[in-house]
Amino acid sequence: MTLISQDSTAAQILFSEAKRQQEGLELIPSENYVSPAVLEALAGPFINKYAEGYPGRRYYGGQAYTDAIEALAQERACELFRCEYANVQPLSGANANLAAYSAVLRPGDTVLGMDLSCGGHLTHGHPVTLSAQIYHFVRYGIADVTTGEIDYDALERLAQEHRPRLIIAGYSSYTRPLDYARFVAIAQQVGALTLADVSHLGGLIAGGALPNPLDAGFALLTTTTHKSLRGPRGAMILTRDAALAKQVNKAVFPGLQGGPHMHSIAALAVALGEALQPEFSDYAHQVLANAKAMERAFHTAGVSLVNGGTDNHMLLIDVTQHGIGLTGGQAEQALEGIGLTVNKNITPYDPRGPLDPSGIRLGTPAMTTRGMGEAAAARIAEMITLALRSPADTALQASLRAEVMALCARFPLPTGH
Ligand code: DSN
Repeated sequence: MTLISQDSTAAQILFSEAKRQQEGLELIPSENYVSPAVLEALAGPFINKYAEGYPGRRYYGGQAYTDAIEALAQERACELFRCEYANVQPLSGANANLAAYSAVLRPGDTVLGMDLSCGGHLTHGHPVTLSAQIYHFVRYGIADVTTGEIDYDALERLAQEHRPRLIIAGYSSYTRPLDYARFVAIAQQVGALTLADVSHLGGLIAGGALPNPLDAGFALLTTTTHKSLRGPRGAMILTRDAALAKQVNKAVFPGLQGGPHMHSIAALAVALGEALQPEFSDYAHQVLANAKAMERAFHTAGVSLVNGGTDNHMLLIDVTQHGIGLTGGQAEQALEGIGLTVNKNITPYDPRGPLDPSGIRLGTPAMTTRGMGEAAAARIAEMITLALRSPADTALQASLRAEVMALCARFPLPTGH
């Protein structure tokens, strides 16, 4: 029985979402479109299986194929990220970070993490999180809002003052490169461990378009699997250190989670297989080229980006400025009206709150998966500028909506929905 004949109410909602995705464009930098093969694996037989434990050491029977698929995902992850140990069970990025913390920290230990408003993540020590209740987070920020540069001297001073057990590098809305070697040097001075949360950059590192923090000596790397890596929702914890790998495995299961989501791990194995192909490296480089094309188009239109530009797949715009004069929430809504999905986002040291901040955040992984190149990226930036500068011009908005729909029809989703 198909979904439509069994449950037309749910089927209609799924159909509407598929149509929304096809006829509009996801510009949220943490989103992407999976391949038909990934989708097939995700909806496959592993959805029915419990598999507490790890390959070769499970607490339930019937594991011949769960072991095989999880080992395949681990091997592929290790090959892509040039490491020896991969835990592929974290259910998502926040769980992966919490597991990594509990693997190496005791309650009350001090951690240095990046401030949320400067581009860090909630799980890097924001007071509303459970981690912030368990550990003592000290947060660093950027020194210069025009370049986005981190003040590494200040970071070093903070490290010496607070003697953290762990230093985190990584971000969810930061557009400039990180000096991974400098982080490692600072950590070594104070005897801290290093964790790179590359949730946003996983696919770009796997595709060889950005450096791998493990190569600079980072002890632990966490990444989600559904952003630039283009897999199912989930996350991984990677390391080259056998002792840390053991601690991580214990922390994920039984420390934090129960049965792994084997259907996601199966789909992850497929996605990692795709990421090992040469075309994926082309994809990763094109993601960056498209972001640069958008940056140039915005600058031409007089819209300068937060941090002065981008060196990855993300772009941040302060929409209260540049002849726009909207809040982040208003800008998000205006763009949704023409079929472009973005997210409102705080800007460094934002005077506004996170529910209606000063900025919007854009990204190129999803558009690049659809096959769009630099010309399309530049035109999208122009359309965004036009739409945001004249949100009340209904004729303009209608013509931009038609143009976005035509563009999306030329570049269908890989799953053909
Ligand atoms: N929600 C993810 C993002 O959009 O960056 C991180 O939590």
